Amino acid sequence: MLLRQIAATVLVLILLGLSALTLAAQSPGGTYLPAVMREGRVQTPTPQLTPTAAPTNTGLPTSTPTATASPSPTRCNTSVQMVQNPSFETDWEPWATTDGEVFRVTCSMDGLYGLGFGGDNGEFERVTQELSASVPEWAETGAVYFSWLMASEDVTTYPYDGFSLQLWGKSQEGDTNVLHSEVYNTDNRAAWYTTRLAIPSAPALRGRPLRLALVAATDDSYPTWWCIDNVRVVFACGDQVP
Ligand SMILES: [Ca+2]
Ligand SMILES: [Ca+2]
Repeated sequence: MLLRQIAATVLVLILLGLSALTLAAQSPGGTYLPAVMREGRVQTPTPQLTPTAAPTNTGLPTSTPTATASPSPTRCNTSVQMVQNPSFETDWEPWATTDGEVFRVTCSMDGLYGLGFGGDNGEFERVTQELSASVPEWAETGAVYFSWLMASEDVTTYPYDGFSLQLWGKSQEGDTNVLHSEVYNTDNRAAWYTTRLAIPSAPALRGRPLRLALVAATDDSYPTWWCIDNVRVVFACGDQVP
């Protein structure tokens, strides 16, 4: 009898366990889904994300080739000196005296000759050169040079006498002064010096013709004399900076 009761109890327990497992596998709505199908439904949203990311990559190659191609063909790296007969060694041409009397003298920074300005009281002298070529279209920087030697009987404290180099941009509306550099009786004497002046905004002068003027003026007492040589106007681009 005891064995039968034990066997019946075990049978009841097995039946109760099976019914509990069946209830646990059912969804709340009552429909039962196998584990494999549930896994399949979970995985379906992830593939939809990959196509949306792909079009953003296609835009990148179109921008990178244009950035690498543009700098190499337009590279500019040269310079030009625009003044003819800059050291006054081949007579006067194409310089011209437009005021006063200026002498080509054996006083020079380079070669044998330079131009002598002043030397007397009450003088006004001017020598000019129309530069034969216009400012090149590739000009990015520019500078003017000239060498000078000065002797003076005037004071060293006040600028009574002066020499000036002037660069003019020519146009139909009228010439405009690009720069001027002056040497007064107050500056250093009895030795050669070379002045360099950077041309402001050289690209704005592209295509324009230029005129160079060397001008000296002395007052009524204690004269000053200047020897001028090696006058240059240089334009450059790229790594070349005059
Ligand atoms: Ca010379
Ligand atoms: Ca003077």
